[in-house]
Amino acid sequence: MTMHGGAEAGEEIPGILHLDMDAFFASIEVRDDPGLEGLPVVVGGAGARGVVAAASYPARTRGIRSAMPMASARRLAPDLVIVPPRIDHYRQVSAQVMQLLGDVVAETEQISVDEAFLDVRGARRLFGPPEQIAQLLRRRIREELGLPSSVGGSVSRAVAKIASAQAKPDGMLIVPAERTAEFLAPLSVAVISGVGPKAQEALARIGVRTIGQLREIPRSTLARALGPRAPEIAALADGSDRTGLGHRARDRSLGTERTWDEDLTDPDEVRRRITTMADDVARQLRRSGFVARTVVLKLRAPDGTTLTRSSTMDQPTASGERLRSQVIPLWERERPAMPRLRLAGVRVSHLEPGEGAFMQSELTARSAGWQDLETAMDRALERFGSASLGRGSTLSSATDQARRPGTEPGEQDDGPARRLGR
Ligand code: TTP
Ligand code: MG
Ligand code: MG
Repeated sequence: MTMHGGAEAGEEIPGILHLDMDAFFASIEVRDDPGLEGLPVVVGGAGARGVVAAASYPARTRGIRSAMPMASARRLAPDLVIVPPRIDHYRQVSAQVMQLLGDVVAETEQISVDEAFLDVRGARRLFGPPEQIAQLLRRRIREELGLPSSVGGSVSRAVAKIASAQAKPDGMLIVPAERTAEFLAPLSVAVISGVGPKAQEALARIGVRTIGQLREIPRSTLARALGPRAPEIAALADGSDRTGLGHRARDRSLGTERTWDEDLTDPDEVRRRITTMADDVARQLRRSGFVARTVVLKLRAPDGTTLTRSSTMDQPTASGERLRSQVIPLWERERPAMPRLRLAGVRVSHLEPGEGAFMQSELTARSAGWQDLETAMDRALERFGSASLGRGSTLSSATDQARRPGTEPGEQDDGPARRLGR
């Protein structure tokens, strides 16, 4: 159905869009070498320890996913085409995509190398309803950059991101406000960003596998299973979340802390552990695509005395090195007063959307030789392994519904578009 011409007065516009490029690195390689069209193409390290960074959709129908060891990918597709990464090239194309989005929509928030949130509620007059803006963006990216992308739309950024994943590949899915809970109900809780393997396990133990089931759980039970993020996730599940652009980052902090069975007194040991925690927090930041301005150190003595000290930097960062250089002096200062420790923690706050997700910081920041790239991808595998796999399988089942037969790349066609009907 078309919404062109205007919504009813007071109708909530699902104007938070999430645009994500399809099989980004792999699609760029296929565009640049049309002979690869339709083949199982992956970008990644071909060596013994190589990992798949990106897999074309033909590769995905063979079960190949991002972060999978290249050896496994080869087993799944003996005719696999492995293209070595050209990170600088991908970064340039990423900048072109972001520029195009910014040309059309004033309110954009890039969250990784190939995706951004857009708030198009104000662009209605100029460009029409969200569906139309989404199709315009997808068409322009296709025509001007030769690449496929997908868009999800909702009243909430979290739901928009889930919808774009459901729309893939080369599709669009806009979820009207009043259909949100119904759209989410059959989906696995794994599609919620922030519900990782551990949370999934905790939910499975109380019999919750789908978002619909999650909705039925009393809040107190949910709080026990999910901890402090329970209210946020409950709001998402019942369709009442209205988080838009930017909000998330500002409210957020992340960190890690550890309690030891025995008091820690050796300064070298403490320094080593705080360093590890700082690196850990930096990795979490890069993974979620944020940079932080403030770093907080927490210390607890055996008698329970707890103190926190913080330091705010001029420039926000996602570098372990920089967090360390802030947090170690904080500890050195408190050391005389607190020579024995029971607990230490490192936390960052005042988060801002970063230049991109881990991709940019871990793969592209260095003028990557092969070795570096593979090491970085191995680390990506450690961190992203099961989550990427789970998400990937959701995508391939959406493929059949979303693909419209006979649409060739480059055809003047907006591609499949779905709007949940009323
Ligand atoms: P994604 O958007 O997660 O994946 P994608 O664009 O390849 O596929 P989809 O259609 O599902 O969106 O990541 C964007 C790019 O980031 C991807 O093309 C390659 C890179 N990347 C890695 O290098 N390692 C990883 O583990 C992941 C997930 C992505
Ligand atoms: Mg993508
Ligand atoms: Mg992405």
